[in-house]
Amino acid sequence: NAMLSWQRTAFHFQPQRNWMNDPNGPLFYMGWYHIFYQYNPDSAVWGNITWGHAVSRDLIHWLYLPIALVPDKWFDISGVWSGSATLLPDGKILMLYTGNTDRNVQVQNLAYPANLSDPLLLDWVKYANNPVLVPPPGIGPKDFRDPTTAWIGPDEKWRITIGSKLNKTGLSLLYKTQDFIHYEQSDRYLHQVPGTGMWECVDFYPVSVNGPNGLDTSENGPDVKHVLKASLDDTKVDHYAIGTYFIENDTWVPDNPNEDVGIGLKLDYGRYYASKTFYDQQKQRRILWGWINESDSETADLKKGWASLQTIPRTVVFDKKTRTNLLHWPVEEVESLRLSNSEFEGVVVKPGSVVPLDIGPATQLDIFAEFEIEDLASKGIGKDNVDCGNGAVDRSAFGPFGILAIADDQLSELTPIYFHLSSTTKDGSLTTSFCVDETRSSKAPDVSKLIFGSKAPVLSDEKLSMRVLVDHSIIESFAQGGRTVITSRVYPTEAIYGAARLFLFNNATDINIKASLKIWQLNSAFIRPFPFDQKL
Ligand code: DQQ
Repeated sequence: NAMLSWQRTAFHFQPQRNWMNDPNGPLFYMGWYHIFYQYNPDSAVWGNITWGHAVSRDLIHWLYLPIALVPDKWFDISGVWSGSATLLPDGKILMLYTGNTDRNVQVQNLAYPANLSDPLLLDWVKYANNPVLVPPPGIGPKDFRDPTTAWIGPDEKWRITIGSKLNKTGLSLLYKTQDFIHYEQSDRYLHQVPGTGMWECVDFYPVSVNGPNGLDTSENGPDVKHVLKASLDDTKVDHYAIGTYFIENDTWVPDNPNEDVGIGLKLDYGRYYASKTFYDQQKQRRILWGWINESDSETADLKKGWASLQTIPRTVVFDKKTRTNLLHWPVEEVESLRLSNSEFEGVVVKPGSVVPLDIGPATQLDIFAEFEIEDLASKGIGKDNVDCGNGAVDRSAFGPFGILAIADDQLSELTPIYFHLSSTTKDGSLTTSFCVDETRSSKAPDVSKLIFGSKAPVLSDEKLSMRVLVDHSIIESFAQGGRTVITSRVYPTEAIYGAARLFLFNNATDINIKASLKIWQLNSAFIRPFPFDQKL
């Protein structure tokens, strides 16, 4: 097992052992950030689902607490599934979660802290008359799950939405309540999109179109747009769209119907699912959690004794420049892990070359890189029409170029994170793809290795830029300030510990690249059991 211990990460949240999936009920309370998560206490594969629980002062260093909710009632005996927290104006906390019942019916249950003066929220009470909601007529008993955080309307009624489907149409049911015990179903869906299948872990929240801050879930008004996110069960992808919420009839309409939920933007183009945001009232920001599953085999997970991570929490804001997408960025607290840094200014990378970056160890890094293309204007119109399809070995006029992370000296293992420009239009305007190519990331046979990516919007006055967090077996990559995000799980066998290196590469045929980088070594975070017997 020691052989596999290097795969454990140094600053990403993961349980000490066994299986984790969706983040649940994140909230900030009395000085602590709380995260709950789908957790199997008995094994490194999915099953016996409980709510694991941990707290942090800064979203980076975590202390594990005892399990918060276990399946012990008929209304959740087959699993305490995903749910969300709502902070009421009077200071109370309510948790709504899906219970899988003794008959495998998905119902919604209410739970609340036994003692609100306990900042750790250790003990949870399940409402005695659970469930508070059962599948409505016409909705399948296995298609009714993952209640959102509630928001309140001008009629003083709270609203929640719950993911579902009808045939192949993914949809979001809307309920109103005053006491969180009795609910009336809206006669409209909040939204529905044909062909997208079951919607899991729906998230619904406001973003400010002009202001810098995140918004509390009940905020609305002329300066506000609403984000609707669904995790698509059929494809295991988190999709979102930005639009307008009409509280008069509790419906939501996307700004661009061609980029509706499930057929347009993805929150993250890599390995990422079942994400959820919460409003951090301490720092007036909205923070996004997301689950990263493994890409090795179940046998490997059982052998190593654990599976899955959560991403570094990300702040979410509306992109005020493009006005068509969100920006995701690692919370600023991750910068407290920064140790020494190395800077590189204007490193020229010629077509077909690889340039080593001498930075010492390369397993725990925060990389910020900018790329300029020398003399692009004189190159005329390229003929490529590329995306990430062929990976980093591809060679065309304007790409790919970028960095090679978690690589060994011989380049026998490497994970390219790169841009690829192409001009397909008659006027020669360029489109930019941002990609991660896992195909050569590991010599291990039983690992799924994919090429991920998407178009990244680049405005005419902008340089190409990427931020990359490297943590042993996970790489989180953010292009153009967080417009396009790709999370990868990689399992190198050679490029581990001191053998891991970082390189620049340029596989374009027609352009020189000039790269400037700032690279920080990152410390490990402490993530360990809460020291109940010590003073903090
Ligand atoms: N995971 C939970 C469900 C949810 C799914 C069960 C998404 O509540 O729909 O572990 O990963």
